[in-house]
Amino acid sequence: MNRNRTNYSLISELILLVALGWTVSNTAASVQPPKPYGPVPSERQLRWHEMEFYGFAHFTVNTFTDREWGNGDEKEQVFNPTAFDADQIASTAKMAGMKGLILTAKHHDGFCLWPSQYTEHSVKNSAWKNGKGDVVGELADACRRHAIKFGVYLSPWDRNNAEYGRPAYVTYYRNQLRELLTHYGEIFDVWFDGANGGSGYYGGARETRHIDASTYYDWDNTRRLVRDLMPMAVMFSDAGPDVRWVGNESGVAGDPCWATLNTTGRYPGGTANGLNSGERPGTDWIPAECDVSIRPGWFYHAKEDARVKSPEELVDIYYKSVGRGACLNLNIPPDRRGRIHENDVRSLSEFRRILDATFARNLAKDAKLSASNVRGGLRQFGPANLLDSNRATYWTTDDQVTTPELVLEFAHPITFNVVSLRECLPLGQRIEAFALDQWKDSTWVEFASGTSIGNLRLVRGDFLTTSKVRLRITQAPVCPALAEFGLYAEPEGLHAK
Ligand code: FUL
Ligand code: CA
Repeated sequence: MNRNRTNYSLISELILLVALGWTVSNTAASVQPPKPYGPVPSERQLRWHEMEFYGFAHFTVNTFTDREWGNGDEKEQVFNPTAFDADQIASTAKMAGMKGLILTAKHHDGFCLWPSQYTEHSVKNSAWKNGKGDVVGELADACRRHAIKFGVYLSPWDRNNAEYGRPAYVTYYRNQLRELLTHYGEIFDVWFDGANGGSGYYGGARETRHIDASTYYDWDNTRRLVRDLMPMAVMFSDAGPDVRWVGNESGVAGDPCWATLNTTGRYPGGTANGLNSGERPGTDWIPAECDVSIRPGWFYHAKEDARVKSPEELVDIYYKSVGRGACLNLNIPPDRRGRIHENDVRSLSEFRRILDATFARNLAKDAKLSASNVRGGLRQFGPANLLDSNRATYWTTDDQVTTPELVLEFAHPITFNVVSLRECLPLGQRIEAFALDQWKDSTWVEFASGTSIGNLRLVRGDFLTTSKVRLRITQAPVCPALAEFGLYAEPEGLHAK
């Protein structure tokens, strides 16, 4: 026993010595990783960035009254899905490639999809399951079963509540948040909507109530509550603090789309200025989420069954959202059965097929790489890191080299129409502009250029066939740190025209 232990400790000491020697020789020039530049993402934001694509499920009394905004006076009895199937909803999201699903636990009409103890206006007084049902609980469980994350939308504006506009409502709102964040397991996203149309039922008052959105909700304390109860949940709103609205509901991020924003004077329901493209330099890392519905409306309406976005439209949105460094939150509204309609399922599955076929193979992995500069000449910072499918490893240069080049050389010509770039986010958003060249008729010819990269930049264009590709970083305030590089070919007949 003892002897064995001694041997083990000798071996581990030897390993330690070798490791020490290796470290000393490699950092002889004391080459450190680059210092982070500007605001950087938190751990919870990094996890969110990795999701890239998730879904929204708009579902409430509106589904049954055929409205987009309920007035708050809807009878609880109208909520009555005939075949609610949380597994069908969650598995559809999973099949589409979504990494999570956010449910409208309460929309502006105030009807709660869970049996909240703080109101009678909920599923507990509905016809559905004789008032014994809990949509939030069933969907949260189904998401776990299908290995996707679950998030909640809780509308700050409540057209049913009698206290809306007075301090008591803010307490009510927080009580409901506490219920949602303590009864349903891990919540990845808390979605704060800035919308407020003024008029409503308000417990029978039927009037218009104006609030000052910059002060009424006392967001600082609500945010603190969320942090306490669910530290890894990101909070979405027009103003962050973790994720910002992209400024439109068509799923399109700006170009550029910086992950940084100036937060001074911002609040949910405040200005949309700057949200589409972000602000650089910005005070905080608050990346964009692009929200859009697969149908014209956010809620299900049978009259829109033929207006479901086509797979090609969804793919286009993907390139303009995820492909510009944002996350895509695609709404898939359950119908009156409580299922995702067949037309939506069909579109989603073809969308997924196209993306899977496109990104199945990174053609850049066949290339011989050469970089104009590698930090300290060390392999640790070399271009091979661009092809290891690992966001944490990156190619970077010496501090004074801010506009390096990378050449990819292929033994045989390759054909592609999508280029993918990813920065190393923990080091901040460093690259401000880049250009791409192909080797054509014995010379370099530029075929694309762009600005912000951040989590991901997808450049989608015409098909090119070439034996050499060059990436030039053309503007950066500090040395760039690029984590991944890819060249892909979309299935024939689908590329942007
Ligand atoms: C908006 C709301 O008014 C819409 O009904 C929908 O929920 C959308 C996602 O946000 O502000
Ligand atoms: Ca890498």
